[in-house]
Amino acid sequence: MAAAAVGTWAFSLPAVQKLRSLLKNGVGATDSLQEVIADIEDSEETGQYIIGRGGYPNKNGQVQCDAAIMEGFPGRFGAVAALHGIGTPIVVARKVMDKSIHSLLVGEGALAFAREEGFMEEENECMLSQQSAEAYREYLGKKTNYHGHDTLGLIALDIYGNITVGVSTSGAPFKYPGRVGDSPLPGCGLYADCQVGAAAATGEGDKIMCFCPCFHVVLLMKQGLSPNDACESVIKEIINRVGDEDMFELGIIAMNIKGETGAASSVQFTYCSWTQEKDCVEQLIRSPCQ
Ligand code: SD4
Repeated sequence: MAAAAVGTWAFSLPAVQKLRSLLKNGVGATDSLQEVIADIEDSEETGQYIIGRGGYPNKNGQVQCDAAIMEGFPGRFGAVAALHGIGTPIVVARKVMDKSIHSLLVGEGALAFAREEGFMEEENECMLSQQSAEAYREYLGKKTNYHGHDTLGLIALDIYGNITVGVSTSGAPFKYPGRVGDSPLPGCGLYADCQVGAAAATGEGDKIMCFCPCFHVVLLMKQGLSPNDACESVIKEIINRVGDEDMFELGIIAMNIKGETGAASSVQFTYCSWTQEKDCVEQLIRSPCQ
């Protein structure tokens, strides 16, 4: 089988490049995704990545992250939300999928589970980067809302035909403590079906979660739509329902089980894609759907 990978935003380029080499070397979709996302979450590099360690804090200054992973096989899902003190939330989400009888753990419960699994809780200072600490100081000074993008959503198809989707985010910058976005919610921030394909979303999670867009995209791909057409159709339907004026930021990436990738968005959206057939990692731009 030909492998493939796709990721949200221009900043997913190095992640998709790394997925390319892992998948080509026969590493499974889930292990590849976990490795790539965890590397980025844990990186101390300031700048483009604001997931995991270095994420934007909530309004009290604490970094709280959401992360999830879903395999195409029914019931293979694990997620954590509003998790603090752990630099690699995606690895805890994977443990929830593999080791817990539950699917989604939040806040203190997620942290207790992580500790039981051998993770070391870190001080909040270790979770902030220079950049996120600076952004928080600015927020405290002005109390303005920050707009920006941080969610890394990735879909990987391995050479054995397994598809997995993973997402990691620090959510809405300076959010209310305990706020959970779309990212760790199945059907909303991500969805996968081994017979059809997978999708991941990014944007305003408080609105996105009301529309289950990722489940909808996979359903449309099941009915025969291409990944591009399925994403476009879902965005257009939401625009029709809420109206142009009230439309919010929503970008969706998708991949079908043949390894074809696509995306659509309500705003200008860059995503990164690699297919083994073409073997070139591309940055592609989608104009806003109307
Ligand atoms: C959230 N959907 O928590 C995420 C934020 C996001 O790029 O996608 N940012 O609402």
